Amino acid sequence: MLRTILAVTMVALGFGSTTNGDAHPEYELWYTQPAKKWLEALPVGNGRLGAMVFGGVEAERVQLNEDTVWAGPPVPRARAEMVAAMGAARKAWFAGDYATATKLVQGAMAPRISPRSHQTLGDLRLSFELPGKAESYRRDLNLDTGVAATRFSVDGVNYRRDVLASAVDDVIVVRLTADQPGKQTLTVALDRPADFKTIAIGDDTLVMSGQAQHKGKQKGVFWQGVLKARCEDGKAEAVGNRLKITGADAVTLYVAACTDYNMDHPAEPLSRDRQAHNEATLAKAMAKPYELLVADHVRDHRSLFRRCTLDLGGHDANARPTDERLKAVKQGGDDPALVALYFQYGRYLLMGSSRPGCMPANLQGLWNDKVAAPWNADYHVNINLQMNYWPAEVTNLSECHEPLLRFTERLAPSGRATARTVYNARGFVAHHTTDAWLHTAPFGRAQYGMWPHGAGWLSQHHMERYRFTGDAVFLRERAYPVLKQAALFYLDYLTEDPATGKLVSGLDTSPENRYRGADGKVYNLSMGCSMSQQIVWDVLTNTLEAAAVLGIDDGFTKEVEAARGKLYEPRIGGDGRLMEWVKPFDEPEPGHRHISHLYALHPGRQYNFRDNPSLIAAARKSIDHRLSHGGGHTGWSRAWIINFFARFKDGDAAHHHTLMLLRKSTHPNLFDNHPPFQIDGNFGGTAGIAEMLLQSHVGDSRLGYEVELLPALPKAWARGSFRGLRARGGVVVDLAWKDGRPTAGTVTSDRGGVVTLRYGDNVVKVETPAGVAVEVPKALYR
Ligand code: FUC
Repeated sequence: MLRTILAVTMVALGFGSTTNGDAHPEYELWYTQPAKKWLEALPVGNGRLGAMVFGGVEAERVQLNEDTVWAGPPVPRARAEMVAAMGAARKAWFAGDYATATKLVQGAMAPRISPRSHQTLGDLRLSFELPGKAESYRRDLNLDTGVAATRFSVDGVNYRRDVLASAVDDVIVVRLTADQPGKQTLTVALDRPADFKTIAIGDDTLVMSGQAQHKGKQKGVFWQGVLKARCEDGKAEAVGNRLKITGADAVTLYVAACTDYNMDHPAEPLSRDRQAHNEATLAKAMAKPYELLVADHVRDHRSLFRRCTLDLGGHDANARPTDERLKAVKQGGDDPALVALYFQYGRYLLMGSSRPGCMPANLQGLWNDKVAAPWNADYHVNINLQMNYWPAEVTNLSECHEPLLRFTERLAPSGRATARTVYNARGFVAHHTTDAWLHTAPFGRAQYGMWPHGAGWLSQHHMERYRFTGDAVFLRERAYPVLKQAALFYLDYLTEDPATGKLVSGLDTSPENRYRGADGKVYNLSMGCSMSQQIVWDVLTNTLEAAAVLGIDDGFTKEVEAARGKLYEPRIGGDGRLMEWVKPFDEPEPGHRHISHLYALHPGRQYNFRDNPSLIAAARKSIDHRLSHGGGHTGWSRAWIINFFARFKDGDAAHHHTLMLLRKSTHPNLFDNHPPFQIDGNFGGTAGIAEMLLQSHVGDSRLGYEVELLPALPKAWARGSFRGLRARGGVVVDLAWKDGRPTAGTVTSDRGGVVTLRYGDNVVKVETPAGVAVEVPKALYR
């Protein structure tokens, strides 16, 4: 009898209605078969914990992650030999002896560090006893609720399994239900590809633990994951290191995990009692009724997710499984609703891998099934980490930006030590990559490692956070100190080109690219690479802008201003292209994936139509050249290209490259493909789509920004709308359009004041009270 009442209650609740009450098919990734491969599984995440859900029927795999499971240190050592080597190498390079310059610099770099990686936490494996074959199978991920569900029926019984990662309760939860009682019979196991031990405690608990390491070396954090099962009716018991559950009506599995990683001082592990921490987290989560835990999770999730909507039409396609839609696009089709889904997926992934207090989203966000991930799933700061955060402010997820900003601040002490030791410079520096251990020294091969602009580029994010939010306290207490440190480094590091007297960066690289010298040999290192000069310009300009807002005018700002005035500016070559290096070198790889010399166009804002149209035209030629030689072959590179074309205000080209991102670089679960997976393409793609619809990079913090509506709207999106995109100056824009022109819209300014709006060649100024939506004047677009 009790069982019958329970089953009826479940039906009355709508059998999952707590999560899917108001269904939004436009927010669903869905499939009619389980995932065979990891790149078909569906991600959930709460910023710190993540899971990949396969949706298997008899055998379910939920692959688990925690964002601080890292092997290592030690870290590469900053070597003081570089100070003398760099001086001599610069002289050699200016004299045309590139070989000697390279030898000197390479000789002073630290050796490459041996593999250590962010690692998988492990796998939750469920083996079910079912009386027959599954029918009516469907698995989906609802981006609006943050719940992955698997549904099917066997022998007339309807089964449903939900997986979510709650940020409120800091647990991953798996809920197994059916519409008839007593149908849950399964075993529960926790395992991992390497270096773990799982034990059962009592009848309902599994504990898996170990130390992250690589082949017995690079010993890193101690980690622990704890699973507790709660059965409704039925029986649970431990069998060896597994749990056996028999005849339950419903089962809820709760997973908590943590490590001894110390966010503030990575070299000193926390003395945290991991078992106690996990037990306490589980006790709190399990004290809540499941429905309440889900309701809290959905409320929290939606408070971020629902801030921004995008409708590009074509909704009928939502009735088809996601993998079939992707296939149709790969075969040459278009699917605007899939593009809108991809856009929202990028926001979802950022929410899932980057919440305040967590590690920043790494090369795979935090979803990683390996103990040695591609590029160690680390923090490459020569574009990849920054690209992860391009959508943060504009798509209204400013909180999700926080882990990156904090990471930069955590990196600063190491960066200061490296600046001092390696360059005898003030300020802070970071080279091409870093990881959980916050190393900043140049290491490995000069081709990729001799690139000292990681910190400079990262500091842009502090300024952008201020530009979007107008948070003056943040500017004074966090952004300015970071910008000042980045600028100080450049004041000491830049050197005069003896031929021109201009200040140049170097020796460094145009990231990972190479050129042919007059001797026919291939080199990487150069003075005055265009990207370096542009990043330096950006840092010095941002510093001066921040100082002006804060009313700071001192010896330091004067020095910065003088340096900026002397900065060598990249030039246009004889063929009309923006030059990547100071000389028109022959390029062995003209389709190279990094398009570094266009930094000033995007993500910088030095080149724009108002201030320097001739440089925009040259940049366009450069990118056309790259593309005609096979450029854009990695997902992140393609995503960057979308952003470039949005800045060129060429909506059709941006749209073409958006489709190419889906066609060439997207997996069935919509993860970005840089064989195998790198999440930056997802984030860069989302940012690119936003950039097509709204831009605000012209202007500054004191004079205000021009908010441009539909700067790069493609013909293919003739009709649509968005809500909740954010512009610099603290402005939220809602807009609808038809036949390629706005039809209605509002702007809401956080602090009130005059907002300048542009549409095409028309500009209007709108007076806005703080927090009140004001209609976009029709005169702007009529
Ligand atoms: C950069 C890129 C590679 C890869 C790596 C993680 O160095 O050149 O393509 O994305 O980062």
